Amino acid sequence: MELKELCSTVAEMARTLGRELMQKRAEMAFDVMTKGRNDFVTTLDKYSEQTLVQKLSELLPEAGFIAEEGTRTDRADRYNWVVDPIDGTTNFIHGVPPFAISIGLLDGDEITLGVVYEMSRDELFAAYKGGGATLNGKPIHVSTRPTVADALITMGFPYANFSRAKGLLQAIDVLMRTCHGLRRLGSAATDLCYIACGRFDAYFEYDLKPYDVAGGSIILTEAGGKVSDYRRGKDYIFGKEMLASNGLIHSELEDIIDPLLSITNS
Ligand code: 2AM
Ligand code: CA
Repeated sequence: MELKELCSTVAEMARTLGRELMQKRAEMAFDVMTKGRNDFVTTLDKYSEQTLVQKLSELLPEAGFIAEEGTRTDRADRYNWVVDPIDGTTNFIHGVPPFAISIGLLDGDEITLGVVYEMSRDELFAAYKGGGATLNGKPIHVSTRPTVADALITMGFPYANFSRAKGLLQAIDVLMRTCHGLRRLGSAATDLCYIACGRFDAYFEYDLKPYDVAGGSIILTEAGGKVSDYRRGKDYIFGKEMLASNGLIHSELEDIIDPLLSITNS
């Protein structure tokens, strides 16, 4: 199957499943379990992942999986689906938007396709390598805001690993005095898509998992944005930290984040 066709098939799959999850949420048809410190999972995360794993393996039988709830853990040599069945589970539980289904396809070590369906606003973001990025079928592009002073920046607070919290608080101190504003949405996949369509201008967070960022990262780069780790490198899928932007403010933000986020708590 062509990448373009695969992308639209996966996108429709995510939209159908997401609408079903919204219906079940409205009926409060789910239970909540605790995975770790401030780390929750619901029966609908598991249902969503099982549905996705089944349908995605029918689409591409040779592919392996990296999936948050561990429905399948086998890795293949070439293709691997990277699946977050609900990104923003804490929001989902509390009924606060946003929360999204996030799917990426790794070809070797490169993401070639991404789909993020943000359920609470019925927004479907999709991209494949070389094909541009879309929101509900229409092409999207990053903002042209040129400096950190013009930027609305989204970020993540740590919820379990506080090893770099001190440096992060210093970065917040600098940024809240310089930029248009700071936001914390609680869904990394949505953060990346909101930069892709020009709502936000940048995002940074540490202690991320591959499934938080795989789908959104190609949506952002195909929309003209830039992603890196904090140290100007490319290890943003497995490297547990990400700096993402419209491209124009990337190095200005790197200069602020890099020295402060390398500080660990004593
Ligand atoms: P998740 O809902 O799939 O676990 C970045 O904030 C990421 O951290 C989110 O995309 C979210 O993905 C994850 N996360 C896990 N627990 C969290 C919590 N208690 N608060 C915020 N984010 C959390
Ligand atoms: Ca999740």
